[in-house]
Amino acid sequence: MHKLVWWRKAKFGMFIHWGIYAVPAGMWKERKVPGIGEWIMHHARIPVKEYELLGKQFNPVKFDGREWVRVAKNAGMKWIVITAKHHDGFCMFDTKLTDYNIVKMTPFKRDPLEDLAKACKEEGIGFGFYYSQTLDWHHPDGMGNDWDYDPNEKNFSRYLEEYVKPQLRELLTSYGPVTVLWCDIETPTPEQARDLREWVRKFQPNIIISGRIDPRWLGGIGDYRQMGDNEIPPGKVKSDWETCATINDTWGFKSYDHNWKSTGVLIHNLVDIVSKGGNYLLNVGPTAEGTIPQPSVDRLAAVGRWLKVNGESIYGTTTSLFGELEWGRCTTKPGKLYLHVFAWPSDGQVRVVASESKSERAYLLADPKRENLEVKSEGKDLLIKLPTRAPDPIDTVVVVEIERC
Ligand code: FHN
Repeated sequence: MHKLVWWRKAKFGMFIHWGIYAVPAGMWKERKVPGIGEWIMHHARIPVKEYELLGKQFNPVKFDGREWVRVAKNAGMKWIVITAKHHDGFCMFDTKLTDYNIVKMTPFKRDPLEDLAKACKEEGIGFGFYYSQTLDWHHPDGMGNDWDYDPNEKNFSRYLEEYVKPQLRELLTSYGPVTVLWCDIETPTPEQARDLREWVRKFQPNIIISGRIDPRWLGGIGDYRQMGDNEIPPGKVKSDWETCATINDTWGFKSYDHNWKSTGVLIHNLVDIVSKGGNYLLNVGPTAEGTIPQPSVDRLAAVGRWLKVNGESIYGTTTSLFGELEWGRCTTKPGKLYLHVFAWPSDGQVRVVASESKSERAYLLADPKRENLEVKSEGKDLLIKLPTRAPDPIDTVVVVEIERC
């Protein structure tokens, strides 16, 4: 079976940005540092020796891997991707390659990836990890830190061979099956990217590798294409693709970022992405205590409630012939159109171009009795008569059963 089969059906996953940047949570020396939380070391040019001390303060005593996986599952998410190592280089897993890791350096002394991998297995959720293979502001040979290290003295090939590869081996051999390796900020050359990919496949032949492993990440050797952060394309995209996105404005926790997207926006984004053939990897940024911020938990639970009723119109669907529609979006399965009505039409009906298809039956997905809605043909169009008021103010799904003429 093709390794992307489950991923193509799964549609909705959880991204987790968690690291010692959650300790300063966007503040450095009593000042707010602008930008995304996990970039604080870079934006405030914090010297390695000073930044390292955050490890001593990182004690996420409230961390509960099972609970996090439950939050994901309850939201209708099918896999998680957690930052094993972000650009600050801090390792959120037990590694022999450096003591700059959660087990050796923090009072917590435990490997949270172990708990998460176990919980994912128990709950039937895919386990994946993010690994910053290019930027590493802590390692003298990693890229990106020019405030502690002289860029001319860096040996990036040595970093790949002697640090990245052995760490990936650890990650790929210690936690059971890993569904996704999420590389970020492309590896400098296509040859290095290819070599890394072969290395990864040796340990986990079925792993899905994200497009950003490759400098040509729009058409390179990754298994799927990644849009820019928070980017949703205007129309259908031919290849397999994903949008990763934030719920507020940061990936890693920032104590004062309260710009939470509404549940409505999150559901619309999910539907929009799925209607164009993509997957949605939605981020949470847990605190230094180890909890997912409540506004994220609440919104994810609400998306999950919507999916419990309307999941049939999301999971396992494919794109329709229609792009963005005036009133919403459309997803399909063989013999069915799912009309996602975001804006309830004032004339009480939705119109779709049926071309060569005919339909005699339509109903609301949320209606347990599946009562028929009136369907009329008008030339090549189908007109479906709707109830006067939108049953779901965010997205009411109308199922239209179609037959090819
Ligand atoms: O620089 C990172 C950023 O911190 C975050 O991890 C996002 C998620 O896609 N990726 C990078 C920028 O594209």
